[in-house]
Amino acid sequence: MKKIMVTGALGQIGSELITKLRSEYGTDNVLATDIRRPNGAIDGPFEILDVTDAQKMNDLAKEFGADTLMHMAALLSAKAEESPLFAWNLNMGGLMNSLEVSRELGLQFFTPSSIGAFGPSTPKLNTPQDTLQRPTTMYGVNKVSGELLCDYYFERFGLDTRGVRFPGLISNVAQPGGGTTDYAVDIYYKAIEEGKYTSYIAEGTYMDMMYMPDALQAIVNLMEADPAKLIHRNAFNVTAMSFEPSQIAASIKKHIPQFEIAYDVDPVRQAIADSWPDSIDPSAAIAEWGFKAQYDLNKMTADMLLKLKQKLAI
Ligand code: AKB
Repeated sequence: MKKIMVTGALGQIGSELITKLRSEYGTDNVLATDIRRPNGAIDGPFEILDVTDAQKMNDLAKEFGADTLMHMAALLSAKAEESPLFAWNLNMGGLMNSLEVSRELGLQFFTPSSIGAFGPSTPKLNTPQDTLQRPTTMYGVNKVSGELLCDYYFERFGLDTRGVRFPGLISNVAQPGGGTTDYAVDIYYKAIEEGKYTSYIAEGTYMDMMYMPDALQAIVNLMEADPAKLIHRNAFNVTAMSFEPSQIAASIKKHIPQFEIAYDVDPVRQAIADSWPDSIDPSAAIAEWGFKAQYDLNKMTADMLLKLKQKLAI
C-alpha cells in the first residue's frame, strides 16, 4: 500500500497531482502539504509545511507513515531570477531536507527537474538525455544541482530517487506562478475572456510543452516502473510537443477565428527562453519506462478551451 506525502501540494503540479494520486491510491493515503492553507475546503489529509523546516518535514512523514515523498515545492524560473538568493535557499534547502528525510525514513523519492537545467551551449534541437548542461539562470543552476544530488543519494545511499525534466506544463486547473513558459497557459484564458493576447515571448521562440494529464501520468508511471529497467532514474527528458507563440495562436484560431496575438517581449523571460532548448529528445524515458504522451497541440487546445469555458462559465 502506498502512503505518499507531497510538498508544494497547492502549486500548479501539486494541486492536480494530489487529485490523481488520491484517485489511484485512496484519499487517506496521500498527505498534501504546503506553506499556505488552501482557500476552499480540504478533501483529504492536509498539513502546513515550510520545506525549509527539516524537523517538521521529518515529523509529518513519520506520523503519516509515508513510504514515498514527492517533493514539488519550488520557485520557478522567472521568479528565481528576481530573487536568486531566496531561490537558492528555497529550492536547494527544500530539496536537501526532502532527500535527507527520505534517506532517514527509507522513502521512495520523486522530484521534477526541468528543461531549465539546459543552457545556451546545450544542443538546441532534439536535445539528448545526456549532454552539456551549463544553464545561465539561478533556476537552472538549482535544477542541475538537484539532478546531481538525486543521483548522488541513489549511488551513495541506495535511495530510490526518480525524476523527470518537465517542459512547460499547461493546465486548466491551477495557474503556474512565475515561470517562463506561463504564456502558453495565459493565452488560453485571454483567448476566452478577451479574444486577444499579448505575448511576452517573441514569435519564433520554440519551447517544449506538455498537457498536465500527460505530466501526471508520467509521474505515476515512472514511480511504478521496474527499477531493474531504469538506467537513468533521475531527470528523464519528457515532452509532448514543441511550439512557438504563433503556432499556439493558430491552434486557438481554429476554435476562435477572431483571436489575435500581439507581442510585447519581456527581455528577462525572453533571455531565459532563448537559453533553453527548442525541442528535447524523450527516447530514454520511452525506452526505460514506456513514457508516452496522449496530447499534441491541437488535442490540448480543444480540451483547454472546453474546460476553461466551463470553468469561467462563458
Ligand atoms: C518555468 O517556465 O520556469 C517552468 C519550467 C519549464 O520549468 N515551467
